[in-house]
Amino acid sequence: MTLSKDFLWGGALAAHQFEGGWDQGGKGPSVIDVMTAGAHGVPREITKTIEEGKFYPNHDAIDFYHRYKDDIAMFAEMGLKCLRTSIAWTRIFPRGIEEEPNEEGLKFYDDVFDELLKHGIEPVITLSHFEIPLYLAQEFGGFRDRRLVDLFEKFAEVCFTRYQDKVKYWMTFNEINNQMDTNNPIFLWTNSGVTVEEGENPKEVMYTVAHHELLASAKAVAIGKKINPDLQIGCMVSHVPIYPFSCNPDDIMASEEALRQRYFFADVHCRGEYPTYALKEFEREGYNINITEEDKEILRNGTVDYIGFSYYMSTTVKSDVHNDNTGDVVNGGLANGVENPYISASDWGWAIDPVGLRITLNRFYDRYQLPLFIVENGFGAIDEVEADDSIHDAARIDYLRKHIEQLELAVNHDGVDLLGYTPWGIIDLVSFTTGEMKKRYGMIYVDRDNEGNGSMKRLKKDSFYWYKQVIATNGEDL
Ligand code: BGP
Repeated sequence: MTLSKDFLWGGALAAHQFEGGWDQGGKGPSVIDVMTAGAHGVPREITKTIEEGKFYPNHDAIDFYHRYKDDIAMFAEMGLKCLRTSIAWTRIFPRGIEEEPNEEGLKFYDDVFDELLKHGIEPVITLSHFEIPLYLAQEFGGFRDRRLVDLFEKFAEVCFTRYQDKVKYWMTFNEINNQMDTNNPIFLWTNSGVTVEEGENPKEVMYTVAHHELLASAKAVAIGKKINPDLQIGCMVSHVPIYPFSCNPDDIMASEEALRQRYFFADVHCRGEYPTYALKEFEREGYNINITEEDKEILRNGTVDYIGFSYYMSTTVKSDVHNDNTGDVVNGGLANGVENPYISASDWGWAIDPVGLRITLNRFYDRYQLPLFIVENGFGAIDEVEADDSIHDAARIDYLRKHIEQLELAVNHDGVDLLGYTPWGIIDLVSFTTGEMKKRYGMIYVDRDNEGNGSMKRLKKDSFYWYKQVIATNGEDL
């Protein structure tokens, strides 16, 4: 089994989850800066404004802002070929509406990218990873407002222009499709700066917001290609394959329908037009989404170059089941979601399904025939530090090894065009859904707890040495 010598082995992070320095260097607050830590299983609270005395874990995160040189040196020691992270919109435009970008913010990313490139690590950048300026959420209602399309395009244009010689691979919106789960308010808030008001139809709001984001993404792609045709600009979706519980055709149809919710955003990003099933849904449900002829033209002219996606788990549906607890991760947020008897789950209920990654790669490649990039995959777990500072994270290694085996099969056996693999949280960082530190993904441990205590010391886990060997042998030695 061999992967191309250019295969991008890396790690994935997001600015708000690891940078810290939330109000430094002229940065403004973002929608995630007003979210408190949640307890295990309890969703994070959205305070909508910074409240005195509350703990906001993202404010300091793991303080990469001040420690980036040392952290990047560790990434280099691991042999990373690329690092996927995001640019915090609020470092560049603190309120999202300024005429001129914040030079100090632009300079910070210049310094980070230069440091990465000095070590031969290529930055792979997401423009919007749950970091919309809070001002735009408070004053504009987030992406409900069409004006955000042009504000986002301007932010993208500034980034493409400034970093075009340092960054080739870009993505527009992180996991744009997870806001489909309107039962969980966290997603619309973090993805789009939106809350649903009493009396509104959450799905109709979500589709309106989605339309504006799809336009913003398409305009960003078009301007990026104009600035520099060599830039590769992709989308980023979260994929969860949805299996039928049985060979009962009703279960199969139920899984097909549920999958449309997963594919909807990628369908528009890749094909440049709305899929028929969505247009039918708007008509059937009476949703009033304002899609003009000019909008259609924008979507057609802004299709993506590749598909970045996250893969953590699969889910299963059964046609004759109806759950009331649709926000629950075990049933994938689906009313007809059930547990899959063939696979186990992490402590947070995330199903562990390596073959699901191969299925996902094949389905995406068949559906769109575009290069793919696995930009998130990983295992959130509690790690124990031994007396000698070692950390034996065998379960994480096992999870990653099995997923890499499947991606290699997808490439070598099935012929999928895969650009790279960046496991989530190469260094421990704040968990997105819970706001906790104890749900750890990293191969580098960070001494910090859920309450914000700890020395911030970095330690190498067993997975650090294991992944270093995987990269050094280009995936041969797992
Ligand atoms: C994805 C997000 C990441 C991330 C990851 C793991 O949804 O893109 O930002 O954190 O999931 O989720 P969590 O941290 O909640 O375990």
